[in-house]
Amino acid sequence: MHPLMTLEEHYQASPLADLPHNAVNFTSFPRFLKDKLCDLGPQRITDMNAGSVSLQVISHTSAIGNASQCRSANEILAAAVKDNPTRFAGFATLPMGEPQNAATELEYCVKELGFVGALLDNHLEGRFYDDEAFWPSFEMAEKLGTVLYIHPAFPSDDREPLYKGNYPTAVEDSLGGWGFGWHMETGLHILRLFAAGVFDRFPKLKIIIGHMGELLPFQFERIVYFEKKGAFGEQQRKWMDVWNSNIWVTTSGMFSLNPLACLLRNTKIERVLYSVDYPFSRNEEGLEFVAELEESGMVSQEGFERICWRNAEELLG
Ligand code: GRE
Ligand code: ZN
Repeated sequence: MHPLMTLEEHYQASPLADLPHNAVNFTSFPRFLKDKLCDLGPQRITDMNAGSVSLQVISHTSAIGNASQCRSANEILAAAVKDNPTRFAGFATLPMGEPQNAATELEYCVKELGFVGALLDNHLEGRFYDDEAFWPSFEMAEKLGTVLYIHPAFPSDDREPLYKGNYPTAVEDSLGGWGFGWHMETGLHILRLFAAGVFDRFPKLKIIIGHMGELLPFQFERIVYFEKKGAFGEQQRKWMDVWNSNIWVTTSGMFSLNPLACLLRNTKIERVLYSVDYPFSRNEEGLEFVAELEESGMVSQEGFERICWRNAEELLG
């Protein structure tokens, strides 16, 4: 079977599982999910083998909090990577509420722990990272040549009304979460970074987003049309230039050819990377999708290999 590399694969640092500000309410997860999240050993590797995943880049399931808590989580992950260096790699979690410490933690994790980048929650209590206060991490990532993966997060308190309506609370949760809001807000975030000139200031910044591009590829027609009319302010670099040189996209949590077709019609294949979103999605489901992709003839054999692992290897070294 083909070797696969995956980049949006999560763990939970067990000693930190009960922190109140652990943004995802971990305690509400079903037992099997908690067990899989906390496992950084045999169970994870068994599940990887079942989905032909040779290497997982592992990240904390959600932002944690202050610098010392992030450091503990990063050390726990680093120990697991050290135990299984051929199967695991690490993305750091950063204390984004302490912007200078976040940059320092990124540097520490890349230089001392051998991590291949960091994964950030989509916002910090409703603040997106177009706010210049957060830019030290962008500056550091660019300096190190490493990647930042921006991952969806549940809406902040002030945005909850957007998802409340004439339906049960559970529907509000999913509308704001995996049912739509997560993806909408992450796509919005990338456009906000663009409009704020982040990619003019940090022209070599490397950002990864998941879920086949967080709705953006479907909207390029309008984005480019209205960009010409000044919709995003005065940027030196154009949107499609930024998309083609600063952004990489994973297939995380989406296992169908239709969104991939839209993505590939708008995006160079060198920028598209397979991922699962373990343990929230199953590696076996991913493997079925990979087989369907190969069967479909939608991409060349070289393109197929690029999506499966080669692009990840090139991007993350
Ligand atoms: C995910 O990454 O897909 C995810 C989380 C937290 C809760 C649910 C979920 O990170 O699907
Ligand atoms: Zn995820």
